[in-house]
Amino acid sequence: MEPNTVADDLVLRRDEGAVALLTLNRPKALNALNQPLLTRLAERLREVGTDDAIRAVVLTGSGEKAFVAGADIAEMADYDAATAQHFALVGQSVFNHIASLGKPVIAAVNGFALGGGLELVLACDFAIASQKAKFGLPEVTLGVIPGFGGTQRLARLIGRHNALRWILTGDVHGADDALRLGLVTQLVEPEQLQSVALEVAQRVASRGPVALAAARQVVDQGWDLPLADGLRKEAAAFGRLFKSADQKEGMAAFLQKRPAKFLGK
Ligand code: DAK
Repeated sequence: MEPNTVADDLVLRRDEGAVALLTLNRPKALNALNQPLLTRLAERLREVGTDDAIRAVVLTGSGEKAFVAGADIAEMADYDAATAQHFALVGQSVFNHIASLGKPVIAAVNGFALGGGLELVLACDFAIASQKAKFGLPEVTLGVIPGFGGTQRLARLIGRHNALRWILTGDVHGADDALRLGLVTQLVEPEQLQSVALEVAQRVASRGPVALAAARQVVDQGWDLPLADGLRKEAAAFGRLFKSADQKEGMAAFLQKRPAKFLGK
């Protein structure tokens, strides 16, 4: 697939080897999520999801200021109940798509990740952030609550009290707080963010694709389950991997002291 450099494309795609870099591209509105942007993101996710050459995805925002400053407030302001519900369904399907993509999605948080932007980070596998990134769920300042999973995923990730403090105050937090609470796994200098995220993604992309898909699926499935049930899912997935060519190749390569050449099968 040719790299997309069309400036007015709402989600740019650039491939670097087996990694697709998707850039949300509405910088004048701080990459706020409106319906066209969400629809384009869904298309891009479908594209990279079905492209066998792509084994990992990095998601970032255009411009220096924002990853995503939330759902588009101007678009939402006059919604009636039916339109709001439709918007929620479009948004939820995008977020679910990330979970079911079968390929790791890493957020490279380059600036504000507020509201729906933070929820997008929560939907990714993990996040690397610029030291200048800012995080928060300011929905209550607008008279609403997080609607793309924030009330559920943030509490599971950083704990009930931390999540409620964030949600009930609507405060904006610095990158250090996000790192301390485990919302992001690494902070880097702003100008190094993209290269570090791509480098980590390349490393992920070099691993067995069937195993990557299984690992993220089992982690997600187990999140809500009693440990014993989660462990059963892990054992079942572990067993299934022994039917894959990737398992044969990975172990043969180790024993033959050579790098593995995974086929994703
Ligand atoms: N929506 C629309 N436009 C936005 C925006 C947003 N969320 N955030 C920023 N912009 C626009 C600004 O209006 C401004 O546009 P112009 O005036 O230049 O035309 C431009 O981006 C630059 O922003 P500022 O001039 O405000 O820049 P500052 O540096 O002064 O401030 C800021 C940056 C990020 C602190 C500020 O822009 C800000 O507070 N933005 C709003 C942040 C926010 O409240 N985000 C949460 C949105 S609520 C749902 C599912 C999900 C959701 C809701 C419902 N359902 C299930 C139905 C999610 C809700 C949210 O995300």
